[in-house]
Amino acid sequence: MRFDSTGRLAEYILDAYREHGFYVFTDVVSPSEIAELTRELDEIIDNAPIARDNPVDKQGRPSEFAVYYSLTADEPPAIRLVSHPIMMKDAALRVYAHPKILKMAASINGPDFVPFHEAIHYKDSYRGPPTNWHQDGRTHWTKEGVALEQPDGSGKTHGFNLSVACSDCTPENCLWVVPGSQRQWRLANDGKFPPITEQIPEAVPALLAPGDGVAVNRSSLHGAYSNKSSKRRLTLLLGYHNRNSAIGAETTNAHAFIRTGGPKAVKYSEDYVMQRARMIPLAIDARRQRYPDEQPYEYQGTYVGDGEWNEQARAEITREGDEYWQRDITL
Ligand SMILES: O=C(O)CCC(=O)C(=O)O
Ligand SMILES: [Fe+2]
Repeated sequence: MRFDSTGRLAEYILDAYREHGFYVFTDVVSPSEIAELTRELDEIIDNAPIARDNPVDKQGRPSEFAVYYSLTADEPPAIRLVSHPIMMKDAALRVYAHPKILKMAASINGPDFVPFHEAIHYKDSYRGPPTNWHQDGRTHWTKEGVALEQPDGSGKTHGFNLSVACSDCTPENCLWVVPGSQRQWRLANDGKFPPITEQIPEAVPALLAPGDGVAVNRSSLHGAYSNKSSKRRLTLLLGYHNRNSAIGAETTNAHAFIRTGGPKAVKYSEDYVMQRARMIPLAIDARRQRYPDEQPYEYQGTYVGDGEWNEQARAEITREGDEYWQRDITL
């Protein structure tokens, strides 16, 4: 992840991201920080409920966030993903405010970028469920399915998801992206996404080592084949948007749920987005407390509430029925 002297992502990286719809970054998070993140995410994985209607984990302990896990229908179920991990583990909250990641987000989405959604994606060894081929963005296409996002990155966008690797991401277990696919929506004109049982010859694998990350334009066609290999895949997905692309957008929100679900009809107001944006300064402050010698990212965007991370802020963002993720921003 290289930056110019003003702190902006190197132009050749931005050009490549805009052309291909994704970019693989190496060595984003340090080995010691990724080790701590992996330990904490593994606590979440190990605490998964053994069944949808039985909220205890394999060791018989209560599954603290049982309802947040998306599970397969297998017996026993496999984990697909866990939603909203930044309120569960502080290591995840701190990575969310990593200065390199936020500088990258500002370079792609503009300095007043805002959050989208966060999740853990998990592909267990031998039995990891696939991620179906899909394009996430639904709002910013013409009727014919042409992207409103322009080749130079201007226009309304669907933002990007950064997957931070906590494990090796191999061809067998990783996310695959179809380069250049962000320009045209496959669902327009009654189209369909290909089934994930079908290999797309043009797709390329996002091969990552722990600490690397791949940023994927949410308009790109991407997916993951079922993982039959001996290597599990654990990635922390952090999504960010361009504020102007979010405000005023009308859609069915599928992310502002305990588990991704929905749909709930919404139109994002400026206030809704400003409330959700508070998670960025809160995460920056949480990170500053842990890494006082690091130069923190200075967020330029507006938000509602204070940006001090303490037990009161933790209580506010986890208040039942009004959790921070209730204002996730599906586009
Ligand atoms: O990691 C995966 O398998 C899915 C990630 C994804 O859908 C995304 O980055 O938008
Ligand atoms: Fe996706």
